[in-house]
Amino acid sequence: MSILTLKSGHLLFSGLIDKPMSAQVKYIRSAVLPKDYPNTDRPEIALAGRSNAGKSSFLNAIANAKVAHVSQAPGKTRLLNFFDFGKHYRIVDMPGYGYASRSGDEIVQWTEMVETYVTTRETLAGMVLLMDIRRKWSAEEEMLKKFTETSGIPMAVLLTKIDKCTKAEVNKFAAGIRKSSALTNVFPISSTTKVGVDAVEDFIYEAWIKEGLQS
Ligand SMILES: Nc1nc2c(ncn2[C@@H]2O[C@H](COP(=O)(O)OP(=O)(O)OP(=O)(O)O)[C@@H](O)[C@H]2O)c(=O)[nH]1
Ligand SMILES: [Mg+2]
Repeated sequence: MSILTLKSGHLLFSGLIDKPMSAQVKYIRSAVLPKDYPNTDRPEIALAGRSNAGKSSFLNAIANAKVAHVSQAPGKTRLLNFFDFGKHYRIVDMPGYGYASRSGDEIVQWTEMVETYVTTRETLAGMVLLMDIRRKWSAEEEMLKKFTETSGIPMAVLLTKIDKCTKAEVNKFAAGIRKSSALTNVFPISSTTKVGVDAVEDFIYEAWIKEGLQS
């Protein structure tokens, strides 16, 4: 089986309804500085977003397991947490921003850690920015978008917790965020009900991972 047929081949030969992204998920390590990042043997996808946006919950939803810590109190994830998805790629659960009791020093450290990762990580294939669908696109989201643009990294936006809204609200909020973010890859999802999660997995794999595997 060539690497080109990895996804379909996986489905065909395993006989399982199993996406590559739902392959074995393994926590690798946490890091702040580049010297502590894992090696660069596979493409990485970064999960970013405000504290409490649902990053760790989304990671658990696509892993089909509780691999990432879901906050009881917001702001608990403070490091870059690296998880291998099968043998071919990796997901990085990043700490959230906007947690009210953070000090100025902590905000500077967060910004440095995220900017360094996004602008220097050669294997970063895409950033997934998560936000509660009921919130507005803010200065922090715009800053992350700028980091990715500067580095030529594609960005997709996940609008989380749609189980808390009516369909009409989902459409209205999503349209507003599409407009203010000026991004096209915007996906409403719920990690609780898993609505929309499959579509995101497919998008990430098709748009960002597959190409990297072929080269
Ligand atoms: N109803 C609902 N709740 C959700 C959903 N996703 C996450 N949550 C809840 O939102 C809270 C925060 O979720 P986390 O996944 O820990 O958020 P996070 O972005 O990782 O937060 P930090 O690690 O603090 O940056 C938890 O109480 C989750 O159970 C969702 O799709 N629907
Ligand atoms: Mg988290």
